[in-house]
Amino acid sequence: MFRPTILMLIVTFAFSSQAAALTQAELDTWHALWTSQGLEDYGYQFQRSCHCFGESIREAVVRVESGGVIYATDTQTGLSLEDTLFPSVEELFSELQSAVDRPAAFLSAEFDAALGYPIRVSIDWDVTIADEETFYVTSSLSADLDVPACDYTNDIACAAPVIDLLREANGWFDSFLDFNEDFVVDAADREFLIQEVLQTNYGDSNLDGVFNSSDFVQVFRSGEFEDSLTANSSWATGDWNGDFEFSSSDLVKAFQAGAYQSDSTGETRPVPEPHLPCAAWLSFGVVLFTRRLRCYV
Ligand SMILES: [Ca+2]
Ligand SMILES: [Ca+2]
Ligand SMILES: [Ca+2]
Ligand SMILES: [Ca+2]
Repeated sequence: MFRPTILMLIVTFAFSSQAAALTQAELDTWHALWTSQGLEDYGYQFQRSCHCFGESIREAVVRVESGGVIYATDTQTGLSLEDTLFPSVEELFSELQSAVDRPAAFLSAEFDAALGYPIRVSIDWDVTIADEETFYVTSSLSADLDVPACDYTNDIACAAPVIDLLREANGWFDSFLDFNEDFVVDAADREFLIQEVLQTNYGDSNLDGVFNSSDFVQVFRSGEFEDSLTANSSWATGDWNGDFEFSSSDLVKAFQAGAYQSDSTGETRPVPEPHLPCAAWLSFGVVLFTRRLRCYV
């Protein structure tokens, strides 16, 4: 997305199949404007579109320091992306230089008028070759833009957006989200993420690695248990089975997983049998919730 407050000069070069017309002088002018900024440390938003898949087409905030990419953060999930897949601005200029030199069959480029970096690039290297076209969109470049990626090996709590995103998975393929590596993204990936990657279980809404009364306090405080609003719940507010609601079905899901631990012993607490009415599950949750609340008053 482009910031409307920035006046951008748009220079678009559309070519015949014979040659790219972006002259060396024009490219040098934009490159000189960029270089004059003296920016070695900066962040910017980047998205590639191509006939490819996986991390390379994820929208990312790319952080560059001392001229090199140090990390790329997925804007949708906050997870870390393979930084070698994402270019610095200098590398974008290098690719433009290659397109001018070759020349590419088609080259379209727009530049930020204030800073000189490429904001939209489209390259068709050879019209006789299919599916090698590339398209980049960048925005929001600034020295201060810095979005460190979620490192769930140190803090599993930052993975909550991914757990919720995977509720929507219905078989589409995205290698970035295919946690169990079976070439489809579906509910099995959500379960694999929760139990195998994050090493926790259903019910652990605060993602501290255990399912205990603290999670009940959190989810019942959300006030979403079987409320009248549609599809308004998340992992953090009690949607453990992934249907976007917090209901008795979530309590069943969590206790069937068998991971509930009592606070006093750390051992699994006896729980109602799965076939019991929903009211029994709710009562169990409310008892835990009210017991824990007494600790706060
Ligand atoms: Ca999968
Ligand atoms: Ca927990
Ligand atoms: Ca609801
Ligand atoms: Ca639910």
